[in-house]
Amino acid sequence: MQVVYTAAHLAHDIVTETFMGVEGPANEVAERAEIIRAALEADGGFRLTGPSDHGEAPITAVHDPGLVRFLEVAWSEHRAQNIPRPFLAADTYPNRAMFEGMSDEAVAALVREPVHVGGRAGFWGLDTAAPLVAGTYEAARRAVDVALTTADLVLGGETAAYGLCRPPGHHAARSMYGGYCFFNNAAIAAEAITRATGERVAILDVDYHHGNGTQQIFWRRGDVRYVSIHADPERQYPYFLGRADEIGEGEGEGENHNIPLRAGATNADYLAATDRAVEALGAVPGSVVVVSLGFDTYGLDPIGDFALTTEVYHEVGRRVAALGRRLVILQEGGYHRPSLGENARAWLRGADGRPFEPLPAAGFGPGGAVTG
Ligand code: SP5
Ligand code: ZN
Repeated sequence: MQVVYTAAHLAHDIVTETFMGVEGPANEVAERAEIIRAALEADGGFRLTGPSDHGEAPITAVHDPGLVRFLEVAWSEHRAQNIPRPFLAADTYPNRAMFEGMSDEAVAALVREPVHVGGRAGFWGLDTAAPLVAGTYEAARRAVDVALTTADLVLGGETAAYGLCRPPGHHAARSMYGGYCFFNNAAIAAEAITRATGERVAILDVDYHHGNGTQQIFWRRGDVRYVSIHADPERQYPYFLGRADEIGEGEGEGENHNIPLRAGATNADYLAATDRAVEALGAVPGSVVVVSLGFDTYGLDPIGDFALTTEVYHEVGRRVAALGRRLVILQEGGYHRPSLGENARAWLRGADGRPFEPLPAAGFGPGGAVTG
């Protein structure tokens, strides 16, 4: 299988994040992508290739140009406004209750993006735990190129290809970044595929978190089906979307499928959910499925609460590939560094129709540092 990767992600150099007002070590770090790359190289069954520049048009096909412009200047504004912080995080968000009683027209006319970067980050952002640093925009642009190059490989005849996107994308909505995500790599790829082929496209999201951004972007769309297995938002980020009764509206009614799972979900629970998801994907025509692939479903993930083991990823990859659709597989989350390489190998080998043998000497030292 071909793997699209670029070292450009290293510019999104995240060290700390805040969770509920307290700073701690970052989860979405550069080492994640390097560990997966090293494991796939060690496997021998994967071929690395770089992304090609696809420009801004495929991004503004799903995102507000205002979001793109904000992300482009956010760090230089942060510096220019002398905010003494290692990363940009919002000060204030436009909570919908701030405008209660105002008409939609009044809000549209009177509420706007401010000058202060702590307000601008609130205007465009979802949460306080998505650090933005000097190299974020460049890395996020290249992650989109990784996704689009992966789609090109599949449209060019590959049965499946994997894009090692970093930063991830599925929490980014049309006009919003958040959840470690800046541009929605999977949504941008899905939109490009439906435009190129005229076919319907389905997206399978197996990250631990609900892909609120992808759901939002395609909510009213009849040509893009979104199917997601994730932690119940009652107890987990993104809290306000991801419930089973969110089915889409208008042309998109019935095209959005959310499968929330309980804390402690096991391999058996996950495979049952996978079968439901695969059935929903197979129920609509189209030759391509975009997969938002996360490993934060792993039992030891620091921010997840499922109980999955490495073996189940091979079986999920196998069952998704058994659909007979071509797969554009794009990396989202997964934060337990020692297991990331093996879990990616297991999933992708399953999707590739190959057996999975653990590589015990995969070259990871204590704490998951790459030693080889
Ligand atoms: C792409 C992706 O996986 N984004 C995840 C965004 C999650 N944001 C919330 C992180 C909360 C971290 N909670 C730490 C709890 C420690 N007990
Ligand atoms: Zn996640």
